[in-house]
Amino acid sequence: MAVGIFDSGLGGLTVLNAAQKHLPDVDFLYFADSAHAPYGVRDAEDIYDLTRTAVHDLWDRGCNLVILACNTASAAALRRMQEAGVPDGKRVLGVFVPLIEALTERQWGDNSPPREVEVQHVALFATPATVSSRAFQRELAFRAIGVDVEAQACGGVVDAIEDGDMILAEALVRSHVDALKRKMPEPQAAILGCTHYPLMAETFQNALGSNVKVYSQGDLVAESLADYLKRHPNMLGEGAGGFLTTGKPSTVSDRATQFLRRQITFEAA
Ligand code: DGN
Repeated sequence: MAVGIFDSGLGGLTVLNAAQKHLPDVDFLYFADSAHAPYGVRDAEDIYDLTRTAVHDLWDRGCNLVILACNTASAAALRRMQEAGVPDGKRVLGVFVPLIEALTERQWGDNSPPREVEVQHVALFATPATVSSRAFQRELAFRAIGVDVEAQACGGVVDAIEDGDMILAEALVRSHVDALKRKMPEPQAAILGCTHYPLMAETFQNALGSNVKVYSQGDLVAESLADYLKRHPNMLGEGAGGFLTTGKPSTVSDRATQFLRRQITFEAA
């Protein structure tokens, strides 16, 4: 009874971790497209093709529901895949909507017209591909009016985290926050719109100041998933959980074990 979780690489493990904490009885089949990561610097067409292939693979393996844990894939491929048509009994969901629902204080699946919300100045931190897609702003506009979003593409941060160079990652986060503040001196809220940034949440919070509410993905996505599965138990699917990668399993396993600080063993996809 596995739910599929897709990411370009290891960042989605932050979403998996939160999902396992909130749903201890559910199995998850995690798919890392490590051979093609990082997605953040690829063009939209490429990201769409790669994401579509991986999601179909997870559906074919018995997952009825696949979560695109990758913001870059959610930005470039989710709406397009949904609009192209999803096979009967299958579903693909992304990671932006739970964040936007939290930001706009909406219940899951509330599709009422956009309305004014309390927060007016929002900083978005994400990969270059997510920022240039404007997918976050598009999804937000379906739910809220009058919100000013300033986006900052955080080049280098994903690579520094994946290389384990947290000193460089912290320095980069601080410089991206400075750059954002030059464009929007007083954001009220900040969205960490990349799988890797929850690992830097404290650095973002310190650089932004304590009066800025920082929205991090893991728990919000997991809570929304738990709520969804309660109402759609048939989406639990078939088959066992585990870890698949398009990269070299031993290398990806070592990196994942380091990344999550627990033993993780990937198999070839
Ligand atoms: N998983 C990606 C994201 O959330 O945007 C970050 C890694 C990448 O492919 N750049």
